[in-house]
Amino acid sequence: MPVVEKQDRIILQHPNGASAEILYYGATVISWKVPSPTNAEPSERLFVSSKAALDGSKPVRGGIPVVFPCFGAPTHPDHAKLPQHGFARSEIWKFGGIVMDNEAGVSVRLTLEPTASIKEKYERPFELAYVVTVAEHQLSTNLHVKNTGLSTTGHLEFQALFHNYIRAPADEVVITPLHGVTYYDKTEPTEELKAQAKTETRPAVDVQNFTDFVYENAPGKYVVTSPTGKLEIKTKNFPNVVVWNPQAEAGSKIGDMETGGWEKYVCVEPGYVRGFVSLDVGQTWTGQQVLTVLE
Ligand code: TA6
Repeated sequence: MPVVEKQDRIILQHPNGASAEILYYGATVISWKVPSPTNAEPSERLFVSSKAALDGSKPVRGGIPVVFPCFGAPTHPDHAKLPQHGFARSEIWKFGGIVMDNEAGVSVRLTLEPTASIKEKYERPFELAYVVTVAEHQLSTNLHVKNTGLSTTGHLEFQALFHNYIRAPADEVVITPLHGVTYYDKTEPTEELKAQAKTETRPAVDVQNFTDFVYENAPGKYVVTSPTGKLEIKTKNFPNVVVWNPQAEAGSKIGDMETGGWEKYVCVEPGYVRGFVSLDVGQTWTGQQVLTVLE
């Protein structure tokens, strides 16, 4: 039974013991357990706050929230009525069937189309399909965005991001390779300073201080290394990556963040978040990430 459908979630089980749990709410992956090449016992690779709401009352604090059609506070006129990070992570997605179910992997599709709730705040025509695959040492997530408008409705303009909460000791984890990459620092106190382009000078990025950096023209392939493991993230069509950890002062102000939760994760978030993808009628865009456990 590698795919188990429950009332609020789907559970994917790989023959080698790897597994993933996906809430229909937000299509949020809330668990990914996977053996490593050096340890056959599957271990949890994502962080979910013990204070996270898993009942659909608010976006999940942890796992892999899907951010669409806007990242952060909306800046596009089409998104003016939307909450931070858009609506995809707080809508109920539908089960769209099993894509693959064999020794190579277990894969399911979830879909989201304009519901009455969405239409109240977002008028553009779209179809989303989200394909999640568990393989022996990998988890992949693919977001397919289609402009289903008629010739008169024009381009669909959006941002998209996978808000990965990677489980790791925040005081020891590092992300490579970002040396020399341009970034914008959202922790700066003024909008003017936030808008200033900086260049990453560190060979390995740590999050020992409050970090909220948006990297531009990012390499698309990252390694997240800590004493508890090494994870590779390979992406397609995501020119940006966000690295975020609030640390204690900001983290303690987040209502659904467990005490000390900020010590247990780093967010490494592949996205298209500077500017907008622009899709003509009938076109489809796909953003992909493949997370591979190296250790
Ligand atoms: O991706 C980093 C970020 O944009 C941070 O600025 C912080 O707001 C984080 O997302 C969490 O946002 P949320 O809306 O989930 O509380």
